[in-house]
Amino acid sequence: MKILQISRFVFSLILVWLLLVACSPDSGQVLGATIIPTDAVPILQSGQVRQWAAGAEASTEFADPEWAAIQATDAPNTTRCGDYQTAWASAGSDTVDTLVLTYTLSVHVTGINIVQSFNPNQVSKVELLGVFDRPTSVYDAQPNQVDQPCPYILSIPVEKTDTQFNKIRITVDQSILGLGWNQIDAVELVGDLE
Ligand SMILES: [Ca+2]
Repeated sequence: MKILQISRFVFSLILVWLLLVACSPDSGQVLGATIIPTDAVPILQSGQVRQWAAGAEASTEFADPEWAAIQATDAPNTTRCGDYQTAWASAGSDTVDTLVLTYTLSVHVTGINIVQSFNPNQVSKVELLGVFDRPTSVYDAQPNQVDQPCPYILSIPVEKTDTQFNKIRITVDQSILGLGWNQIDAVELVGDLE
């Protein structure tokens, strides 16, 4: 009987410890729900969320970590126009390539801002990726050369989506204008929580 009581006491201690760990701010989890670091994603009083990409993958990368897909995450950090390693570049300079970006919060999308730091604008397609990466196209255009300003921000207004998204895919078609790499420094997803 005493052993049973001790076992129960130890079990209770473990349970309390698990609860404390689960609720600590550094754990990233609260009983299965992800804690969002509120300082990372500013939410305006209107409920609008503006966020820079938290993760990125590309069909090809010129190098890694320089010019890798990950260089398109976070806020813009390529202050001048040119061939800088702080932006994503594909392996080839005259190819069609894709860049997929993920965001901390899922939102009803109202806009996308693509900051291009070299040879804009060769973005030919932008899609929201839903469940099982099912795409919804929000931009489809022929590449068009933009000399100024550079860095250039391609702002794509989106009619507020019914469902929430936290993933987008950008296609660059560098085979048409003959400009060379179209480098992407950062991509902002704008949307509403509700
Ligand atoms: Ca960057």
